[in-house]
Amino acid sequence: MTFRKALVVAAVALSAACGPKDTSIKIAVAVPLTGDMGTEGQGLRRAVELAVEEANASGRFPYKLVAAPYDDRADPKEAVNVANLIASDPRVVAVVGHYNSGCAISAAKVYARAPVAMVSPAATNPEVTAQQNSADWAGPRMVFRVVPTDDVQGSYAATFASKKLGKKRMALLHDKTAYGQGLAEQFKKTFLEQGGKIVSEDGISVGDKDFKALLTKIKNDPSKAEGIYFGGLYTEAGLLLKQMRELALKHPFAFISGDGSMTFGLFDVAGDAADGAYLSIVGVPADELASAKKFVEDYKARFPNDERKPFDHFGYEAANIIMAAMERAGGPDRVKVIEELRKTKHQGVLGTTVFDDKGDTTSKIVTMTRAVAKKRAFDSVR
Ligand code: ABU
Repeated sequence: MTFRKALVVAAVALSAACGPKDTSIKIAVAVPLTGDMGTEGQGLRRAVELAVEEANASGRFPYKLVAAPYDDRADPKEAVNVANLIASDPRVVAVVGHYNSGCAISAAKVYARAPVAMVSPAATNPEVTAQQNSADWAGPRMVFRVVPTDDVQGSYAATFASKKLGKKRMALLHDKTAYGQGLAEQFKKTFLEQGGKIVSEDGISVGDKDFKALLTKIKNDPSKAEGIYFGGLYTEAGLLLKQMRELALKHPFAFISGDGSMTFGLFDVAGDAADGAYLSIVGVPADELASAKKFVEDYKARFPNDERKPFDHFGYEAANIIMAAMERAGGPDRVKVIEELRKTKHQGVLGTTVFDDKGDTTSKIVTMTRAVAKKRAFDSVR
């Protein structure tokens, strides 16, 4: 390298190091970006990116916004690490997250101390917001979510099993997580209230692969379960379905699960064995919402090679609700944004979103779907 060239290289390096300070404002996207649940988190990251890009292009804000992704790996302990990183970065104005209820419950305590608002697009366990009523809650109420909770979802599924499918005896399974166990318990509560019987209850662990012994026990039990309700996520749901079919546990024997199982990864794990499974989803699928038509088209145009995931429209809405609060707050002030979020009356892809005193959406809609393997789709059940 000539002396002159070396001088140029040094000057460029120096200007990069001392260059203009990055003054962009961040909306954190705290979700699983790797591991099995990474598929869902990556979808949410894309949805928030889309919302932020649209806001930047509109010129609504006198500063640049960025969607800043953080990987909680669907692990509540890692979610606390991520929350500490986010809370200590003054450029983060609010958080879209977390996907998993266990992560959201743990991380929210960190955000409360900052305080920084968390708007969950997917975590459905009631405790995510209810914990703000506990005596030891250290901070203001700053948790919000745009999805209905599992007390609604579990009850809906139990009523569906009882009234629509006419089931009287169900076996209960869950993955022992805050989400899976909570959802299964709510199913049980309503199913019993409606005169049904829970003939067995078992816990599995996230990551388990072989359910043959458990399924054989359910199949041979003299109390004759007419189906399984599973509270858990799509990987275990897919393996359960595959092994159920191998043991000839098929229609009219029902498999019912919730929104943690209702995603396209179910087809990757279970293949044709997913066919006929009933999966509930909180809210309404984006494809069926007239108010989400533009979002669906814009997402496809922006990410033509990526499959849109079932919670992506909730992620997009959470980001837009945060940005609307920033606008009303007159700037990216964390505390003022929390105050404005409480006053939300947002007209967007989900229709009108209003938060109750706990920070939960007042919408209580749940949709039941049925998996159709050859279409890789979930058809809504009317
Ligand atoms: N509600 C679907 C995501 C799983 C969870 O809430 O933990």
